[in-house]
Amino acid sequence: MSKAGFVSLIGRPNAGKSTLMNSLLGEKIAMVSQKANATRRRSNAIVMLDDTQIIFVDTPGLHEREKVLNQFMLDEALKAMGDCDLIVYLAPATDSVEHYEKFLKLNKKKIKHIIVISKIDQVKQEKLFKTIASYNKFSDHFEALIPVSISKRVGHEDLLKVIAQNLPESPFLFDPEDLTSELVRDIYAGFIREAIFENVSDEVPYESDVIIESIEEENHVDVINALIIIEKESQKGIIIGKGGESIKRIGKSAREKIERLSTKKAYLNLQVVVKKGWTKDVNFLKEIGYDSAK
Ligand SMILES: Nc1nc2c(ncn2[C@@H]2O[C@H](COP(=O)(O)OP(=O)(O)OP(=O)(O)O)[C@@H](O)[C@H]2O)c(=O)[nH]1
Ligand SMILES: [Mg+2]
Repeated sequence: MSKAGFVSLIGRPNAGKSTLMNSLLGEKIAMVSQKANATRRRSNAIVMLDDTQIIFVDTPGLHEREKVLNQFMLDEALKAMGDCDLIVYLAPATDSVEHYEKFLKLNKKKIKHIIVISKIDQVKQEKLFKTIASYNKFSDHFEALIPVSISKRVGHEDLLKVIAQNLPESPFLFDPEDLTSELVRDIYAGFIREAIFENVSDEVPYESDVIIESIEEENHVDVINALIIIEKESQKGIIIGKGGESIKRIGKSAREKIERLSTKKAYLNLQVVVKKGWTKDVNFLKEIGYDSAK
């Protein structure tokens, strides 16, 4: 009998959830950033391990709600947490165990979970042992604790094995050949957002979003037309940069990520549009897919 199930990746912003999902899939489909609060909605990756199908669900980080957009992000994480077969809770090796205690309170349905101590390459061994020991008193709550470093590729096999052990018997839920059930346009929008996070500082990445208007597939090239939405007129100059330098860098970086995934040439047409106060505008947020009712 085969096994299959949904595994939600839960943790604070910047814990390494999206990086872990990409790394376990062996393909980059989720956006990653050094800046926190990068992921805004759930996305998934389908990983096959022998006769087990693991559907990872990446989520926005658990954080304080401020704007309407942040409320949506938190709701996304809480929904993914309540609606899965297993939770992988990511705790960076530098984090204190208090954050895990908060997670235990949020996990109202007491869905079983595995703790991943992430970014272990960032601490000395002594500190790592201390961190692991601090979780010991909660050992009745979790199924396993696995130290992982994505940059050093430590812990991947152990983690996949333990996840498979904890999934229910079930027929496969998706075609085993599929990498994800996400739409290509959503993945590409994420890559453009990632390029904005890389190239523009301060609040602009948080007050911008990307909509893919169309993807025209021609013989040797995909033509992608995308809108970058920003909150204020003054941000237009920042996104575009002197003589268009900044938007050129954003476009080049995003195009390279797109081409790596599609293995085809891409032509990216970026347009910048001001939509005042969009991060607080419930109706507009719904229009572009941030709909808590979904
Ligand atoms: N040194 C090191 N850095 C890592 C590791 N895993 C992730 N990172 C870095 O941590 C940063 C945050 O990674 P993300 O995957 O975007 O984190 P996230 O949990 O998805 O963050 P949000 O989407 O904001 O909630 C990025 O700069 C990653 O490159 C790791 O194992 N070691
Ligand atoms: Mg993320």
